[in-house]
Amino acid sequence: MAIKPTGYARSETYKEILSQGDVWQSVLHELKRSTSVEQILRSNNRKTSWLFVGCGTSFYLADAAATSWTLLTGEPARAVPGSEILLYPALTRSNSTDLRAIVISRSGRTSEAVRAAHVLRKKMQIPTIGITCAEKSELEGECDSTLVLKTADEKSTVMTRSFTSMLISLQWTAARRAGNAEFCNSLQEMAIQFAARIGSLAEYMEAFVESRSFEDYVFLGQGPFHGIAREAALKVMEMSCSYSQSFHTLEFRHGPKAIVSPRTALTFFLSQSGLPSEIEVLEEMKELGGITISVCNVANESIRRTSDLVLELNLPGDELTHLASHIVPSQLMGFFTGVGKGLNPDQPKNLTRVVVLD
Ligand code: F1P
Repeated sequence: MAIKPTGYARSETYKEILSQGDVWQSVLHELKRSTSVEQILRSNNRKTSWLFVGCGTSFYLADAAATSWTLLTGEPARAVPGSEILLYPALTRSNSTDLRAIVISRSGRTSEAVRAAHVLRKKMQIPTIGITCAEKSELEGECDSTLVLKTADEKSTVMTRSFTSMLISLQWTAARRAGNAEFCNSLQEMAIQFAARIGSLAEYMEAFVESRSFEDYVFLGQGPFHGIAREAALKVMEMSCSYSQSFHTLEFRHGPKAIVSPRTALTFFLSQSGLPSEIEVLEEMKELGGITISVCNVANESIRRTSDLVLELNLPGDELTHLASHIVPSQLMGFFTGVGKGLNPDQPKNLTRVVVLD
């Protein structure tokens, strides 16, 4: 059943998107008391390498978490979908003396994630930690220890605050492992300030989506922002049934730019680390006639000149603390585009909240 363009405020998905700043603060409080985090932090030597595993949104979360983990701890980390552990287990092996796995699943019931945890722990003897928003889940039964974020759970089929909250939790844990208390405090401050900004972000995105329609949606990000770009593309697909893709920003020049037209919405997740190079791509796509959306922490003159919409987050701390907040504009874009098409983002087409296999 479609949502009337005026009635969306009652939507569970919409309310959960807007709840994120506040929920992040409660999650950060929960983490301080978590014994599972202490388990993750226990280490026998620094040569640990990490495997982050998930499915769907939880796989893109694994991507953003793995890059954050390496940037914060210096330890090698990579993301793998649950299905690869099951179908290509040999790809999981590494010559690290201490390989550990973190399996991510909002529901804790996704068959591929639960079976992957079983294979990692029982068949490969790899210490396996679960992170989920559901209590007493099947995943918990397959892991050495499990971090359960109850406050981040949601009614919505598509993952929004569960994605950002679990990502922030893994960043917080990585910073603790690296003894980086300043990063942990900046996450708290970021959550407080973002809670005050999310309302205006929603207004800007709603007005932008109402005033335009697109054939193609492209999301671009480098480093940890690439995982965010992948999740952004999925959010617009899930909530608005639109054609949506993601790329590393500079990779977009190597062929994909062939699709650029005035009917293409290009969202740039602009990092501080790669800004000059990323702005060159932004300028080039604007010249090709694309409609450009820039999500950044602080905008400069060239970003303003070459963007049709600038979403400036103005958050304190290091760019990595802003990572989770960068996905919210795309959650809103997916939501308002779906509502604009007469769809109901609370009941996304063809989707179930959990993929359970026989
Ligand atoms: C993973 C997931 C979601 C997707 C849909 C189906 O769930 O793929 O990402 O949006 O809801 O399930 P989970 O393993 O994180 O519960």
